[in-house]
Amino acid sequence: MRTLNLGILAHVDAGKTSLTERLLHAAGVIDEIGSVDDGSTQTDSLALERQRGITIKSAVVSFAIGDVTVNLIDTPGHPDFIAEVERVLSVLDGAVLVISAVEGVQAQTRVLMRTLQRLRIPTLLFVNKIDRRGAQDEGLLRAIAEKLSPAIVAMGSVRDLGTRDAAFAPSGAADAAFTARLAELLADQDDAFLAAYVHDETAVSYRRLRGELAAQTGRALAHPVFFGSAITGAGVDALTSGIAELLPAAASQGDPVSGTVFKVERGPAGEKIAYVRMFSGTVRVRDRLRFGGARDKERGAPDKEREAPDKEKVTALSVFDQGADVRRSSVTAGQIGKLWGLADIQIGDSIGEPRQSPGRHHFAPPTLETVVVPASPAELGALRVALAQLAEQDPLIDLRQDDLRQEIYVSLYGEVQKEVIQATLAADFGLKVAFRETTTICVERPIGTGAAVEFNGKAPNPFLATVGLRVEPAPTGTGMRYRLAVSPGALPLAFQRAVEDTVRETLSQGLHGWQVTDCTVTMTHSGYSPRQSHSHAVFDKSMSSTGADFRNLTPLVLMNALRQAGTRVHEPMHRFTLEVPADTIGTVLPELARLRAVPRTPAMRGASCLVEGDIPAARVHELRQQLPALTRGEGVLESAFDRYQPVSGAVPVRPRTDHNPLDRKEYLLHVMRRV
Ligand SMILES: Nc1nc2c(ncn2[C@@H]2O[C@H](COP(=O)(O)OP(=O)(O)OP(=O)(O)O)[C@@H](O)[C@H]2O)c(=O)[nH]1
Ligand SMILES: [Mg+2]
Repeated sequence: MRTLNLGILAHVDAGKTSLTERLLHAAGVIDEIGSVDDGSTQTDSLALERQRGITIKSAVVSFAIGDVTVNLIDTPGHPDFIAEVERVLSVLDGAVLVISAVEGVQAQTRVLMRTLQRLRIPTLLFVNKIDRRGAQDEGLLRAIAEKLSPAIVAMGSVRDLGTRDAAFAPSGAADAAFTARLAELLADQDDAFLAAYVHDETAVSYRRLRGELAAQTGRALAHPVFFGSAITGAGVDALTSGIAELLPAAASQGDPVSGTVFKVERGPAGEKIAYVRMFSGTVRVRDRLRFGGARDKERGAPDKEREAPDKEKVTALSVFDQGADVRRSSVTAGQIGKLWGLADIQIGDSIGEPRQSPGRHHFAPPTLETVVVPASPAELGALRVALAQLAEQDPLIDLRQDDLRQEIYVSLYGEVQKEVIQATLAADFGLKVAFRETTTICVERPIGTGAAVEFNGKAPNPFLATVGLRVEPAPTGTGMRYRLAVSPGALPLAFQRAVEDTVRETLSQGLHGWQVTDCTVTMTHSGYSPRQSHSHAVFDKSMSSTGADFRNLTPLVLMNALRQAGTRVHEPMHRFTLEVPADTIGTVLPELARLRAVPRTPAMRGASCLVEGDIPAARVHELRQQLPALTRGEGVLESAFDRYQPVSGAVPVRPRTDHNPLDRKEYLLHVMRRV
């Protein structure tokens, strides 16, 4: 049996969960098709998902198509839950990107497709809801070619579009227009194929065309497009065959043991269950596993916290097979398994041999944050524990503790996520919480170059260390890069690490309290007092440098350099598309101006008016709230994070959560109290 780990991705409400249900039914796994609207589907199994009719967490189900076991991962489409999708991407062999035939290509569809392409994940497109009034086919294909990828081919045609009887007829060898389009697409991407085709068109058999299509789809160069309806079942068989024929199964490899944890949940007794996709090797019950890494690395956590990976025993495991998971004694390369017994495991961890991760984030980071406040101050401790537990299993929850004010910040993608956190805390932990006002997360970028140095043994440096650092601006989107301009051997490795880790930590709060990014930090000077030699008998801390000297001095030097460089605060901007009734545009435009949006020239589309433009992320929620009143409830707003842009006007300052090394005296007092 081959295994295919398949993700279903789309914008919200496109029909992913309904399609999952259909695929399970077509494969004979379930007898009755559940409905999202009744809260009876296999993958929307959380109480909150059933109540709200939306997917919040990714869920795995499996079914067989011929000799292929498909592990299907149904993902949430709401942009507030994008971090769930992010975790899943790293474990996929292929994807089906669903597009609604009625709503068409949305901003979120573009974000997802771009990411699938960047990661070279083989992707089929499924145009859903062809049974609904207003469904499109030809026009939508053009929009897909224009907005998603030109390398597409419709795998058939639709009849009775927009009615309950809508059906999908797959094209075959006899359809000359189809084979011509197929040949044209394939020749575009592959010179060898082009040569063969140009040499003798008739010599290229239909079988070869299909084989080549599978090969190019497998390399994420071509994207076959299927049409259908998750509700009536139209086109689902063709999609099923397409999945088996066109998407590549997992490559199975022998040793070493290596896997990625993409989901963590708690069982009925509170026990932790880790979902792992195995890339190579085999894990057996009672194996002692090494795991850890991903999350700490992402956050730039200090080395000491990630150096020794945990080793714990797998007490039980199950593997996905024909629907749900079943108890087994081992899980092997290519498969998805659930592991019990790993108490310290976190979402995003690697198991066994750490995997090379293809970059940290595939999507824009959350741009909002808020302070979570317990209803009763006495519950602050319990809240901290609860949120930390949620964060272990939920990649959406990123916590920041404010040690000065005893406050807990969570970063957010949006208001819906906030409601979900609130409901989960109430249901699972019995904690009532409120949120402070939601604020935008800005970033700081250096304006110029700054440098500072403090020498070992030279006042006013109270630490046994020499550290010199230079800060320079780097190209947008490159994050922070750390370089050495001193000989690597000049400083013991442990001290070098201490400096680099501290640089990363310190940059989480720049001159105005925001994360400093897109910069290069170079170590220009280093020095230390060596450990006292044997003749002195004992190690004398007052004469020999320790890691703490470097950790304490680095923030002082770095903030000095940063102050010289200067930073500019940038706020997150969204790109938006707004469709409103033409006669309301006169009231909509002034409102956009008030919200600091910058619209481009509106375009007329029949009775409606289309406006595109940029808007600060901070104002999107307000616009969304105003929209129904401004447009008689007809306005449709789509927006997605686009970039960071310098703040105009008053610079927002984020309250510091650490002891401010900008204030030298206060900082030194704090350090002294700590030792
Ligand atoms: N008419 C019609 N309705 C559909 C079809 N597919 C889904 N729906 C309806 O669209 C709504 C959303 O369907 P879901 O399956 O929950 O969509 P989803 O993509 O899983 O949504 P999220 O997971 O919340 O992003 C539900 O009311 C479905 O009944 C379809 O093919 N035709
Ligand atoms: Mg869903």
